[in-house]
Amino acid sequence: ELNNNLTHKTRVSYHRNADTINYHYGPFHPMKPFRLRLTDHLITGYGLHNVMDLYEVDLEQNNNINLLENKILKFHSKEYLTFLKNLNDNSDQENKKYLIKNDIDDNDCPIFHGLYRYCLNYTSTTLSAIESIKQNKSDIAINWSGGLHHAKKFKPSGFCYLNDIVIGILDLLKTHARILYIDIDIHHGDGVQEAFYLTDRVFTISFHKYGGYFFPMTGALQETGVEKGKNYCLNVPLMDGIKDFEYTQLFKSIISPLVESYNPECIVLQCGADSLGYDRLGTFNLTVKGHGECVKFVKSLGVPLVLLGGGGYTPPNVSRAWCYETGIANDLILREKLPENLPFKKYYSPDYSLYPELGDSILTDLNSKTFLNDTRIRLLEQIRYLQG
Ligand code: ZLM
Ligand code: CA
Ligand code: ZN
Repeated sequence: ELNNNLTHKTRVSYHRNADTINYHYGPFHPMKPFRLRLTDHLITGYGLHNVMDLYEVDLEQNNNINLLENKILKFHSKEYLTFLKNLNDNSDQENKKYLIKNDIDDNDCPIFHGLYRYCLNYTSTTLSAIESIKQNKSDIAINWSGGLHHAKKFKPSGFCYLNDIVIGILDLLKTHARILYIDIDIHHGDGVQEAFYLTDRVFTISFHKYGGYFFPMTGALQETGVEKGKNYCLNVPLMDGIKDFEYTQLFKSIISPLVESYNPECIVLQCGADSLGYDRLGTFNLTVKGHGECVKFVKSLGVPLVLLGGGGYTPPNVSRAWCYETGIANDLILREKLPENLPFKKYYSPDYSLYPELGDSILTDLNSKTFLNDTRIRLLEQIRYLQG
């Protein structure tokens, strides 16, 4: 078999929606769609838009909202979708009733102006990326506005309203027999895990902080799937302060035998950037290079790949990571010095570097060598069950 990397350029498609970046969760809310604007400026500043296939997703132009809603309804309930859709017409009273009845935290998941359109935007952009993989038009398809892994069938959770990942994977299952989902957001990918907990056709693995009431408080090592899905789910619980070397070493030593055994036809990688050092909500110490090394490693496996965003609450760092990873997808190493006429350049002070060093004010690494070793040994044991 020919080696893709050496014989021809990796076919990368970049899926974006110009409207998504304009939405606001509220003045002090940590989730800022503005980070997508920074990301897009960096990517175009480095000229990456010239080497990828660009897909501008536009709800109006597609005029396929019915088709889109049908795909959403393969996961979410009709009642919940109707609630989201009618938010603008319904009275505040009725909305409050639904929120209370379904135990929804409206601080984490506020109802903001244009919420339904925002949800359709990021979901249709993920479906656009999935479609180019289904049609074998790309080797790697990217949607940085997607990756909202907490949303549940009946309700929003943790800043996520529609689960674009689950909706996308359900669509991909029409053409692909086995899909591997990898999640490097600092939070547990609970919504995706739960959706595919009973099936062997989607393997889910999440790396995350676990313990001390950290949201969403699931993702223990012991959660490994049930019924047909038994052993087709892995969790890698970690503690504060993990650094590049330890994280990437653990990542590679698990993903490598997992891909060997499961032999996925496609990989969906959620690249949540809240696992970077200095994140407003996160407590890990990954650098842009360490985070990107996970993407580089997954790319090197030569399996069709979908790259999605996710968390990330220090916007200039989020954009650095996702721009760097867009470069990796295209086999390009980007120069450290940021582009000259970059909009919002002051956000990147004082270093103006794509790869800033972590300073001294980082959290101590609480993951001891023995803890990480024990975790790895247990995970490798789980993977051995796959060979039957
Ligand atoms: N309170 N404002 C990650 C999702 C993490 C649940 C504790 C809400 C916040 C957080 C919201 C402005 C992904 C929890 C938090 C306050 C109950 C979480 C609004 C600050 C603010 O200042 C804030 C008024 C808000 C929310 C902090 N919420 C920090 N952590 C988590 C959800 C999503 O990255 O994985 C994927 C996109 N929620 O810890 C509480 C238990 C609600
Ligand atoms: Ca995760
Ligand atoms: Zn997160």
